[in-house]
Amino acid sequence: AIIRRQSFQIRRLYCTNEINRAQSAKRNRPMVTIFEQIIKREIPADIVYEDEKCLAFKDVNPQAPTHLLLIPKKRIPMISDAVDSDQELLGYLMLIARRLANERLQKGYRLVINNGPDGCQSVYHLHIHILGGRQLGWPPG
Ligand code: TR5
Repeated sequence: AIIRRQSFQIRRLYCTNEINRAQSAKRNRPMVTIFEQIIKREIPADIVYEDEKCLAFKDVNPQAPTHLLLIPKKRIPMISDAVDSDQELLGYLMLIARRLANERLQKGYRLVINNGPDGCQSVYHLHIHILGGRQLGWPPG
């Protein structure tokens, strides 16, 4: 019970940090995001997939045994900024996310897009989280 309580407290602390990060990210939005620097190979990442339209890499702070981020190479800061002409790209990203997830996570997975401060978005380059490898809970925090 003590370990359970402690792990819940750690989780809550971690969540609070994530929320703080998301709330301050919007105010301090950099011109070039960390994900664009990963696309340009200016900073390292554990890249698992790349083609002409998108890139996938391991999340540096994984929330599940498998936690990948799939990003378009085109700069779309957040899903609420997407426009009608992004339809093909967005559909393409979903199919690549499905492929990466199906290859790794036969027992199920979750695809997530956080949007804006209240959605807990901390990096303003559109990304799809691919999460799995454990029983996920619902509702999310
Ligand atoms: O909160 P949102 O939805 O914006 O997700 C951003 C995700 O990017 C978080 O899950 C972070 O853990 C992840 N992240 C942040 C950085 C980073 C990363 N994943 C891989 N590599 C990273 N580098 C090199 N630098 C980061 N700041």
